[in-house]
Amino acid sequence: MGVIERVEARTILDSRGDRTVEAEVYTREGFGRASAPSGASTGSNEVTPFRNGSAEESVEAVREKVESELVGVNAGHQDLVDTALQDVGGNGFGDVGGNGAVAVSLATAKAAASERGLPLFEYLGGLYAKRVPFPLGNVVGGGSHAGAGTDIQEFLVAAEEADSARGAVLANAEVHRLTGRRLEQLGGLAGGRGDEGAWISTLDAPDILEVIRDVCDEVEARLDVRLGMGLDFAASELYDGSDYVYSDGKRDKGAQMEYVESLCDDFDLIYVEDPLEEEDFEGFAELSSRVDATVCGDDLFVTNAGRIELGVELDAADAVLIKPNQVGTLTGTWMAVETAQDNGYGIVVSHRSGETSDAYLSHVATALGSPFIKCGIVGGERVSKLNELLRIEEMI
Ligand code: 2PG
Ligand code: MG
Repeated sequence: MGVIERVEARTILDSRGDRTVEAEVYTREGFGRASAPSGASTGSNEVTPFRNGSAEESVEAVREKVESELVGVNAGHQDLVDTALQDVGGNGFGDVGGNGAVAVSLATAKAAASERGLPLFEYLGGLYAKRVPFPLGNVVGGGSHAGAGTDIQEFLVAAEEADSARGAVLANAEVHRLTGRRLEQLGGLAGGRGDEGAWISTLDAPDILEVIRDVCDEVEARLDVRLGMGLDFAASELYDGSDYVYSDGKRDKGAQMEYVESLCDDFDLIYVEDPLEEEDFEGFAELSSRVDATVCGDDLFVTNAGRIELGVELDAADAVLIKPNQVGTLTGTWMAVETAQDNGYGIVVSHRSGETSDAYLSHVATALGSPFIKCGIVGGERVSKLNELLRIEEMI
């Protein structure tokens, strides 16, 4: 029972209209289909997303090299499946592509869950997967996710307290709607939205944070929630090798730290992601000791247990962003989470800027006990995850 009989793969489109990999795993009585997202601001230590940069070649690799290794393996043995994917994928997954691998890895878990008649979150998390994460969503965005707007990639909001995930999801949607309206009234809307559905604004960062803070106050007064704000600097994208390059000039490391600290203090930020470039573990450590906000590493850790261990040794951060396609398999994701949690680090499971409507992320985040899930606020490929949270909450 549960033995993999067939693996299929194809290219499909992601939310940017780029090609990515979708995989299907068939067992006698189970079936799983999953697709891989893609990043725009990728960490240089992530696994290679596609073989030779091509989604088609990754699909070929799944058909020609992966399927033969997986047929006959029990889909419930996720570790064996992921080890086989790792062996075929080779160093950095270059021979399959991390996106090909992660699609097969997740499709396998879904097939095993369906064999057992369980929802994915329960199959992965067991009886104790009881809390649905609250969404951390980007209200305003720029950087590599938008052709214009702020140098900072993401202005985020999340319910710190809400009576339910449903309440938290609805509050974020309201913040997004009202922020758009307010920015328009102020003449601060650049028009259109970025890759993740966040508004693109012509205002500078403190003015945007002020708008969002006012909106949060209004939403808190109306809905039964307590909201907090955060930022993802995606600082490696700003870094030119010695300085952080903003539209209004350069900041050296010291000035960047002061800037981050001042925004954290002035706006009581609860969360700050990648405030410094991806190799600056020492800078992260210093900043973490200077701000109250949760300092989270994305490009710093790339969901890699080894880099998280290094971060723990240096006391570099408070939390780890978890993106399965940064590491290529569910088992690799699991190892990263275990390393983080064993060392008292928080986790935030996250989408990518190029997404599909696949909603496995909501199940994975629930199974892992992630308090927050970063998955946007609007747009079909973001809302698919949010709506899935609502369904999971009903099941729990
Ligand atoms: C990030 C992500 C998701 P990307 O930096 O956190 O918001 O962006 O997928 O482009 O790496
Ligand atoms: Mg990030």
